Amino acid sequence: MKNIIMSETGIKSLFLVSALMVLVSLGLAACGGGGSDSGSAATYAISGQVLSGGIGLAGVAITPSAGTAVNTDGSGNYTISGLANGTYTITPSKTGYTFTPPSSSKTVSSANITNVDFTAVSTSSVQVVDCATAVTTTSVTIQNFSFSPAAVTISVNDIVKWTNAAASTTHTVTSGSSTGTTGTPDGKFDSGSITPSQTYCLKFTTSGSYPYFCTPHPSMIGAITVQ
Ligand SMILES: [Cu+2]
Repeated sequence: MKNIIMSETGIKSLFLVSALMVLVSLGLAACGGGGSDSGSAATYAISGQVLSGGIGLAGVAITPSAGTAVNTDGSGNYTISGLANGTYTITPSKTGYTFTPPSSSKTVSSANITNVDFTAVSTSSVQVVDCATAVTTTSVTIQNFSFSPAAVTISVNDIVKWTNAAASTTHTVTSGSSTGTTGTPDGKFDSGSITPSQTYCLKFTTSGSYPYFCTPHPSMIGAITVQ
């Protein structure tokens, strides 16, 4: 019985010694790491906004010459973070748009850089513009399940403003043809939901005929003729 107790004590002592040696080793390793508490190099951010027709443009790829590319958010804003001191060329891109300036060179010097902004211009024949600032040439009222006037003739670069004057019905301005019961979008423009008292503005930069309808009410048909 005594022998067994003795041997158990011996094993416990061995474990204790082993544990201590491990701890000492760990301590030495930590010391050997040297400078691990000096922190990583400071980094900074470049941020800005992309506007198209006065409206923030989402989904623009913003690519720095070094670092990770980001996309603009729903308001057209972007932030590229994690940049060390240095000079970076920032380039925006999105299919169907050209940008001014095409790129921007910025030097990060121990501070964030803000307001690196770009203006986007759609290369398509129809562009959404901000009704609040656009100089509107023609107005179309949406009321009683119709566009009024339904047929509009304008000049190149004119801006048409739609206003939903309905009391409670949401409508759309969707390009394409409609049989009166079925609408077929052609992808040139689509307002999405225009709620009562909301507006929608389009600039037409290429001559032609642009038929449109209301998605939930295909009996609502209109057309813009650009001369
Ligand atoms: Cu409608």
